[in-house]
Amino acid sequence: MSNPFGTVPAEAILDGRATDAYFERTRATLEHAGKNPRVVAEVTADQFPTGEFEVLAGVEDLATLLEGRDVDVDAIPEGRLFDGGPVARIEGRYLEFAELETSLLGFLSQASGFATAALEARLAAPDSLVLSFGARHVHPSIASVVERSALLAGLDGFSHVAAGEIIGREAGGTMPHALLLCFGEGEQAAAFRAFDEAVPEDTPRIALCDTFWDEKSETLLAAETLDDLDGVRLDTTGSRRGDFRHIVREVRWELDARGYEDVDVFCSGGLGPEELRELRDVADGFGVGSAVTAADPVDFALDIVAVEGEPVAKRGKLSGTKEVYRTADGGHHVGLAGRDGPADAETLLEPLIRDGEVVREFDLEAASERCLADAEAVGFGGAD
Ligand code: PCP
Repeated sequence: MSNPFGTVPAEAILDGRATDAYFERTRATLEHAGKNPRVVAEVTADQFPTGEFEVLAGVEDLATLLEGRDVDVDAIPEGRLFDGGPVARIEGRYLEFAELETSLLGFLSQASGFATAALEARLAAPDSLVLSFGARHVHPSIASVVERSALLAGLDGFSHVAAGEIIGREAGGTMPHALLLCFGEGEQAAAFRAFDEAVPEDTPRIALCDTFWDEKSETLLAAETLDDLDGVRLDTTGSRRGDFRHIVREVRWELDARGYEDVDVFCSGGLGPEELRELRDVADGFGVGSAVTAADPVDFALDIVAVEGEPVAKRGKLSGTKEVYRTADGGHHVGLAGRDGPADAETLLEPLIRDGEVVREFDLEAASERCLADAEAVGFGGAD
């Protein structure tokens, strides 16, 4: 039972078997021809800035993948935003990393897609509690990638227990409809009471209030049942939703009218940045799932841009080793390395691996701070 779900094991990723077959054929051909040139290869989504920034994530996995190979690697720090030009650069003999391209791009593409979508959700409701609830939409083996990307982009927490063990942060959440259904209609108070008695003291008392009756009735029942009720969650199903903002305001009104001003109202169920903007002034927090997990992967490619010190590139790509810059006004610029960059600019690529050794430390909290600061610097998401 070493791999009952048929997922690709870590060893296959590290040793390069988690690759597209054409890289194996490339190795065979180059070895047959006695060729293994020194190259510079860059990971790039767009060649030139497009005006659309994205968040870089997956850099620690990139380091783990390339550690021990005879290469030097530079990369933009995790959490920073980019818009065109390389996010990472590998220098070394091509066959040191040829087969790793498939996994390398997968690590960066998917995590960066999740993180960019999570940042959109974060900035749509900057003052609200926003939790990642989407692990159920992805293969369980990558739930930790979703949750880590969500935290990187500044979400306040996540629901997946095993991901929490990997990340080193405790998972959170409320209660599912299944709990209420097991108690049955008319027994919601019994379910809320049993939950209150069963879960640890420090678990927030947040009652799910949309299972059998309307949101107002179940909310008031929860407030009357639990002295220490922290909040209610409304996950009103789409077919019944009508005007969700009105429902939330009505629930808030009825709570306040009875002196339950301290009871928060949380919302979930198919919510994305647009809904968060619509609800953020009337709800206290949100659970977002598919808004993060359905993100398109960032379309990174790895391209050779120099061979034996000479600039070269396929059609459509820019030859030569590049540098990317962030100017004081939040601009992103791409230029040739070794040439003068824009005035008042910092370079974004930093050493990640030297002679096969990882030379950078990873800290999720620091990366998250970097992400939010950079989002502000570049005006990610625009004014709203
Ligand atoms: C919540 C919601 C979604 C999950 C969480 C978030 O589930 O209904 O399914 O993902 P989304 O943003 O993609 O919708 P619960 O209310 O806990 O679901 P259940 O009915 O299974 O209890």
